[in-house]
Amino acid sequence: MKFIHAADIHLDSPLTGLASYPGVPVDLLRAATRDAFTNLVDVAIEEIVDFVIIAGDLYDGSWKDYNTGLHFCHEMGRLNKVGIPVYLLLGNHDAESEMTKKLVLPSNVHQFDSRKTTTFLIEAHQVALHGRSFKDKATTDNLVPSYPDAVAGWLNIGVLHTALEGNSKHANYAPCSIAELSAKGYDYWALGHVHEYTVIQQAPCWIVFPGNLQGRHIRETGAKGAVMVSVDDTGVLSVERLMTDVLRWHVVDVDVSDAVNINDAVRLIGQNFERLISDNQDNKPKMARVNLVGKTAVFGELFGMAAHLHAEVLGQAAAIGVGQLWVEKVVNKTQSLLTSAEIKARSDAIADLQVLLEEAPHDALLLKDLEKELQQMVGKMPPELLSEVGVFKDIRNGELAPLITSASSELVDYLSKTDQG
Ligand SMILES: [Mn+2]
Repeated sequence: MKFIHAADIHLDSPLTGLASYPGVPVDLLRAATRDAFTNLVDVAIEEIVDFVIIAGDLYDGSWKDYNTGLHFCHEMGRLNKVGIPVYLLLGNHDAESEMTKKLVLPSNVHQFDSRKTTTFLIEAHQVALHGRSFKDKATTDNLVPSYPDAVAGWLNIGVLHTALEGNSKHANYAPCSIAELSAKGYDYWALGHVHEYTVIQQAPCWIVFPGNLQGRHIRETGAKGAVMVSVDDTGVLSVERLMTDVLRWHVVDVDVSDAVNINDAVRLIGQNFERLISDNQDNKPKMARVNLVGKTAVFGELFGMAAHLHAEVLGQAAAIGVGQLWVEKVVNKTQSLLTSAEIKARSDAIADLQVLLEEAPHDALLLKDLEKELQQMVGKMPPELLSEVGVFKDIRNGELAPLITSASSELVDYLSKTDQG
């Protein structure tokens, strides 16, 4: 016997963060969570699994319209035709109180109650599935005490949406401890909520987060999917990952310490893109965040060149990725080779400027003058620009001191190079 355990499908959740530019595969991004779900159903049918478990957050929230629910019904209909039942639990994103629109569930879909823990029995395989859906989004009670004892001699599966003992990346819903789960005497805990694939514990009591079905932004990197669990008379034999995602997110740290000009930095970015592709021969379209790091001579040259650098990175991605690699964002985290002590030792105009800039954030009078001037400039800007660019927001909110600090080292480095060159 084998079954699929999936969670956190977030059907029709938008994929976010990819900057819009010509060639970005908008249709692929828009359909990604649906296509990943279709891939899951394809595998279930190909492998003729005995049942499918969805451990919460099938939906991202209340539907915008009925199309999300229709897509689910269509996919469930495909499973129904070949006699595969589905056991559905509601998580925080699709808690009973969150869903304002509803459709009658297809006949092969069995939903866990939210008022009490229910047990579904599959006689043919002697399987007992115990679960309790979220009634409200903010379910902060421990639900485990309401789960029944194991059915003796049967394969017992607990289905639960939980953050376990806390997870910094995920809201602390339905907390419980690993020891409590183990104490129930179940064979397998099909968990949901944490978006990273994690096997918390193996036999005799498996505890598994399959991760989400499709990465939706740069904080959900790498391969995503569900798991297939094989079982015989002795219990759970294996838990295998099924990759259902249609595109992947990657963070690429490019060390530009050795670059002496922008062209060098661009070449290094290209080499890192080549490595990304050769290390990930998965044939999945890739979305990359590029972090430039390192103490480098090119630090000053990059000052004020963000738009040009961004275009160069897109150029490298287009040439090396050939329709399979796109750039989410370019973040310049480089640092100057010059220390502020070295600049001070110069005792020239640049050194004076540095002293001035160092004192500026603490000079109330100067800050006031600067604020007045910049506010006038910002006041003439179109509102959409104001809400999108952080710097302008800081100016409008009168938060100038941190702005000066962040711009100072780049400016001094830039000027000291110009001065020498
Ligand atoms: Mn969740």
